[in-house]
Amino acid sequence: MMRELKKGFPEDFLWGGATAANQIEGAFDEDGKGLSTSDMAAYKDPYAGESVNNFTFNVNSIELEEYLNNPDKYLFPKRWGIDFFHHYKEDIALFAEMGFKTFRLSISWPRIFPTGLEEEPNEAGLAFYDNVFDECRKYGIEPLVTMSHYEMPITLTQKYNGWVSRELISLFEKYARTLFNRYKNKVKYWITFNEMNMNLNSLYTGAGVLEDKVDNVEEAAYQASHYQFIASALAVKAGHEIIPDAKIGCMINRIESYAKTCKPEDQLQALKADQINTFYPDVQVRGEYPNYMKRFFAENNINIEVEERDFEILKEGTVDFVAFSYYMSHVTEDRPDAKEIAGKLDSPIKNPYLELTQWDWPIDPIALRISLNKLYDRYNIPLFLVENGLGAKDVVSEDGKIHDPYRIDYIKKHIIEMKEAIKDGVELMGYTTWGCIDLISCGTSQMSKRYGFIYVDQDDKGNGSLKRIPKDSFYWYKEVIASNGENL
Ligand code: BGP
Repeated sequence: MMRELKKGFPEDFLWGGATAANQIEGAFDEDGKGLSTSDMAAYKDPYAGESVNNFTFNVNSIELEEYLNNPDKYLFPKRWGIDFFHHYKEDIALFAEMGFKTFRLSISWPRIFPTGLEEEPNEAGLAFYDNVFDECRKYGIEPLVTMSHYEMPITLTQKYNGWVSRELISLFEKYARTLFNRYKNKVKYWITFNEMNMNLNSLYTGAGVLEDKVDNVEEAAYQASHYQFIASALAVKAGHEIIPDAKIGCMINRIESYAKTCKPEDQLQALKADQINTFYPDVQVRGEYPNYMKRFFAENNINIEVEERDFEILKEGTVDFVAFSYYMSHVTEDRPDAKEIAGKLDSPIKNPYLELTQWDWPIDPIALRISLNKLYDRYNIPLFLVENGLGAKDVVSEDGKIHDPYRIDYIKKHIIEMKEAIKDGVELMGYTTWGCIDLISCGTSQMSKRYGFIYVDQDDKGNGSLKRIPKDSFYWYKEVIASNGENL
């Protein structure tokens, strides 16, 4: 019998929105929270000039010392976020008004273990998330929790240089067990680390590693990733023991790579770029390193420290679903520094067929359908699109409203391709748009790069009333959810 064709979104599809603690919470030193790596992200406005793709979210050891010694000299927008810490009831009520079935948020590790080293967790920090989850449950919103979204206690950077140290595995496992035990009746959907593959782009952001303190940044990135793989697998094992019906996923930043031409060498390069992207879920879904990576390590003289037991742990802690963010596609080609392309995700080649966002990110909904098909064919386990959206400079019009047809257009086109992928047979659990409420941008620490359905009155310097105003897209998305993706 042929399988019945799917016509659209399944009835239990998890529509919602996504955030991260360090980009929304604020209250960076309240209720016993320790300083986090993300609290050191200073506002630099990299997009003011021409160099729009110049990510500045790295911090080196000189900057870290400067920031720690002279905090008053700099603006650190991630320390204030949008003050979700004090506005969560109002914000969750707005998500409920849109009809959210799920809300993706992350827990701030240093809110639970201020330095990461304590034996006992910080009760006030745990209680905060209890309140947040209770508030979600009140409206029937299922929390989707990322355990480490681009942050960790800064003490672990100072003491161990972050994830290049094996010590972090047991500290993370303690943190993970604490969360599972505490929230076992409130949270069913978990993600261990956010966008693990971005370690290759910014080791500080993804793994708390000061790059100037390691001899070989590329090797350090794979070492840190290895320890995170083990920590993630141990967390998956613990989660399944403590919460039998838990669903725990891995997460990558999916970038669909096109070859610049049909020249076979360009096609081969696109395959390599794709392998670097799928390397992370390959390990976390299958529980073993793929052969192409073994060759890549050998040929590029990358030697990472591993222990025999690690490989058993990887097998024992495979994930239940593959979560990913999707913002753009890239174009790649064969060139002398091809190794660089394989190891990194940057792509300087412009795709003439695509329009760009105000931050020069190519807009490519069809690549989302391609990615969904490729990932599902590769893993055959459910997928979850946990980030996607348009960063734009919204303005409040004279009528006091925010008219954002460009955002509606962007999300609509991506939903259409998701639906096509579902018809292709892809199993997609849900869709959480990035920054469902305006928040501090990860890459730029800007407030003015807005993704939300809800406008937050605050500028890049932290001035503003923090008033929340639903945008036009708010009412549109509400109708999308109410019609289960039929009325676009
Ligand atoms: C992802 C991150 C998010 C996020 C988003 C948009 O990589 O997981 O934290 O912010 O990208 O990026 P940006 O804020 O730089 O526009």
